[in-house]
Amino acid sequence: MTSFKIPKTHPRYESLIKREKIIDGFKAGIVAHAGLIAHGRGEAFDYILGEKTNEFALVAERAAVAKLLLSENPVFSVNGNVAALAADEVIELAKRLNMKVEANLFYRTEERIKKIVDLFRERGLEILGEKPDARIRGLDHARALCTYEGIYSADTILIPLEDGDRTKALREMGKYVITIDLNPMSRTATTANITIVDELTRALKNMIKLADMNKETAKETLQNYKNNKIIEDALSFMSERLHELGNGKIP
Ligand code: PTJ
Repeated sequence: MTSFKIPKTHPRYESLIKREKIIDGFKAGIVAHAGLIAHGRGEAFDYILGEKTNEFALVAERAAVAKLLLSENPVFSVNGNVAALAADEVIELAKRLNMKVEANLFYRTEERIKKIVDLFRERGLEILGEKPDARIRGLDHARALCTYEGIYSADTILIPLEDGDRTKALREMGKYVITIDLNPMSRTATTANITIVDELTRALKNMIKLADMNKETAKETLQNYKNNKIIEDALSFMSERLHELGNGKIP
């Protein structure tokens, strides 16, 4: 962990700890250069969201757990930022929901894949991704590389924290995609089946608490879920919050 000491009394303690995890992950060769930028982008959106789980996020988190519980071969796709920020929460949720975990990187290097696989192995979980033997159709970059056992044959894939064209490509292959993304306007957020507009670690902790849902409740939860409404609610919340702050309601 970092040598920089953050006092627990600091008003933005949680956020600063996450920032340090990303920096440490970068120094350890797990986070890509661009991962630092991606994290800053997320922080800015989280600031607007009030750095808390809002109702629209909780509704999506419940639907996500429901779908994962009802899936045959659910897979958790992890990148460098996800590994650095929340490896323990990924492991816990994957165990609770019987998910495989696969490393899939945009800025893929074999060295970084190995470090991510090793990080999970040291914590007791074997993950996929080191030896890809399949490709996601329609993608020209390294994110296309995947394993047949994992992402390629998955029915549902949880993809936190990415923007780009993979979600669209996976949906065209008939997959159900769930994302966790602080930016409700990202390509991934707008093309996923379920969009959780929340910070990664907070979302995973909430999902772990919801994981003892039974299958009947899961079916009902999914029947009533409308993802467009969730994205609209997230955007309305953000614009109303900015409007209120602009009208002198700065706390
Ligand atoms: O490890 P690699 O090589 O696969 O690369 C990973 C990154 C994240 C660098 C790569 O996927 C990337 O460039 O992502 P983007 O396009 O910056 O998208 C990241 C999205 O995640 C943005 O919409 C951010 O707002 C959002 N985000 C950042 N941090 C968090 C987050 N969402 C939830 N929780 C976070 N902690």
